[in-house]
Amino acid sequence: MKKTAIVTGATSGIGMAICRRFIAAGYRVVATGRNKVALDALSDEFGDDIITLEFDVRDRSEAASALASLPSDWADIDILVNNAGLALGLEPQFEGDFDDWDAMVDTNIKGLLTMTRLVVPAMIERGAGHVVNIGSVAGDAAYANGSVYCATKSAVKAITDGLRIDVAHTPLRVTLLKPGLVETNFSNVRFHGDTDRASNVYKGIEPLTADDIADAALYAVQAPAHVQIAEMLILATHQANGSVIVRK
Ligand code: NDP
Ligand code: 8X3
Repeated sequence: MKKTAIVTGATSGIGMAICRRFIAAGYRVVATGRNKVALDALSDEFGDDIITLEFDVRDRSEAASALASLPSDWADIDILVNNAGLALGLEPQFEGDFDDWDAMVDTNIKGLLTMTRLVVPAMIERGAGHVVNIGSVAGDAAYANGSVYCATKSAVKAITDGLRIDVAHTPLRVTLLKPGLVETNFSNVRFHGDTDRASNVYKGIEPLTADDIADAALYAVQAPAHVQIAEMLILATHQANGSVIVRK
């Protein structure tokens, strides 16, 4: 029987790449997201190897009902990939937008916690499971104009470390992936659809691709059962940390 992974934010970027990589590697995937068109396209592409669930990770009751709707032979989740997340805005904290802050905190922190709380108890009961959280280099230290996004990713680091402690007496493994610059829809979302501003983020440097991060996720989940990849910081070669990026 194939192992089952659930991936949040599967409708774009890193989440979609993880779905593809995992399916190619012999897993089956529960792909979750808000974009029905993208979810349906994944369903058409992967047939029996995928089930899609449409919900917003900020809505706890929607998330719980969606998970409860899984067919019984898909209910045992082996891997939870908490990927859904976003940055909104890039401005000094004293000019930040309250709605942007709420969306980042509610998605990146509370959405991730909701999914963990809903999925992990059954893993503990079954004595098997792996949680992969997508943090960021942004969680290592604040960078200019990104304080709230950076804070949410610092929270993801603390939450991931805390979960690892809380399940250390079980066979469960907990991994934090911390990518640097990855070219996805991330910057379009951050700049509210300003594509020129978004493309400048990746100018003069070869950024990571979503596939690079999917490779790291696959490596972590395929490690032998006694090996826990606790954390990986994955940067483009000319990026040194959240603030130092050397462009041509
Ligand atoms: P994308 O914008 O391409 O993908 C983000 C995904 O998250 C989309 O599928 C989006 O769905 C989903 N999502 C956002 N909000 C919600 C929500 N409330 N409920 C359900 N799904 C939601 O960006 P990335 O692939 O780059 O981002 C994926 C993760 O990687 C994020 O956590 C991000 O913070 C992190 N990351 C990204 C980096 C980068 O440079 N790109 C670097 C480090 C970390 P929808 O289309 O419906 O909004
Ligand atoms: C995304 C990477 O550096 O744009 O988390 O914040 S960065």
